[in-house]
Amino acid sequence: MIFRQLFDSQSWTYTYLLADNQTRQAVLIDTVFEHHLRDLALVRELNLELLHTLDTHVHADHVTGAWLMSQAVGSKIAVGQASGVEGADLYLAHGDMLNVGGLGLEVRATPGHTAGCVTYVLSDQSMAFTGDALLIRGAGRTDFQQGDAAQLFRSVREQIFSLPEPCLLYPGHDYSGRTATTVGEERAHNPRLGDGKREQDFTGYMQNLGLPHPKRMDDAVPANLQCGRPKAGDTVPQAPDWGPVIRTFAGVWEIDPGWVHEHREDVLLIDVREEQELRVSDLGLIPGSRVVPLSQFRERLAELPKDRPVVTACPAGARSAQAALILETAGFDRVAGPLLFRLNHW
Ligand SMILES: N[C@@H](CCC(=O)N[C@@H](CS)C(=O)NCC(=O)O)C(=O)O
Ligand SMILES: [Fe+2]
Repeated sequence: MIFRQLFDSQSWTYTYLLADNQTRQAVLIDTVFEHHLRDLALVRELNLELLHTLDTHVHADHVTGAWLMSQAVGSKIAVGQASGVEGADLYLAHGDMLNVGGLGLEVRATPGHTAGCVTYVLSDQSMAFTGDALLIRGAGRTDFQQGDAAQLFRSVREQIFSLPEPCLLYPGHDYSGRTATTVGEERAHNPRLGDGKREQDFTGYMQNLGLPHPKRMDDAVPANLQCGRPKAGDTVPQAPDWGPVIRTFAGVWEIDPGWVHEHREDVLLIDVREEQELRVSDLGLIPGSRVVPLSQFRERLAELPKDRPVVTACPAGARSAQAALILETAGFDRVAGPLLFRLNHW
């Protein structure tokens, strides 16, 4: 199985990628709108077919990237049946099984943080994705979105703590850098919900959390009820449209060299190799390019025009990626690199 845990530092949200090694079929659990291009890059670089985005619940603190992903790769949007979400492709009921290549994910209704919360359990019960029903040594708050502490207590006890003790639990958030836990660990050490705690202990604890509402609640909840579909005027994370530019998981804008060759009159192509390297290189100069060695790049930025897209090139694509980042930081808004310099394109 392929498994990745991704993080959003604004809302402390975890996104999970799960994929079957053989078929390359995949799902993303709890994607974040602003990380759409990062998650898309990972799916593409790992050569996966994204079947579904799954949300554990209607988030109050960030907007889901489900709709953006469905537009980009045709993934189906899946949410819990009681979520109240409009426009999803699949409404999951307690006991439903999702097949992802050879992997199975069982849906368990775990209401209490919100009325529509679900937990996704891997069919061999080795891992579960609890959303905000169970957090590490904690639990999701229950003071809005039809939250109900007594119901959450029962959901966790009956649907999560009934899993085998070694089952790894992956939460929707953690606010202090912890990444995973297990059923056994939480039963032993969760101060609100662990073994020996009674329902009234838990409800008393939850009624007195005294947390301010999430900062983004007023925009996040309505957007999530529409699967994260942007409204007119929203800033949408998307690749620039001046050429076939894609964002890599490394965070670099990459462009197709063939396109650059065809459009060499319209872009400024910069060869970032050092001068002594050019003298001994058997690759020769790239026709139509301007040479600005990476070692001089920062000092010579003022020479570069901003009226055209800039594409940086070098033989291995590493230094040109750094040059592209320098340009972006300096306010050049149409930049791509690395362009792997292959003579057969010229
Ligand atoms: N300060 C955060 C609050 C986030 C928050 O309330 N998170 C919910 C999950 S959506 C929660 O249950 N938090 C539990 C806690 O903070 O203990 C924000 O403004 O976004
Ligand atoms: Fe939440």
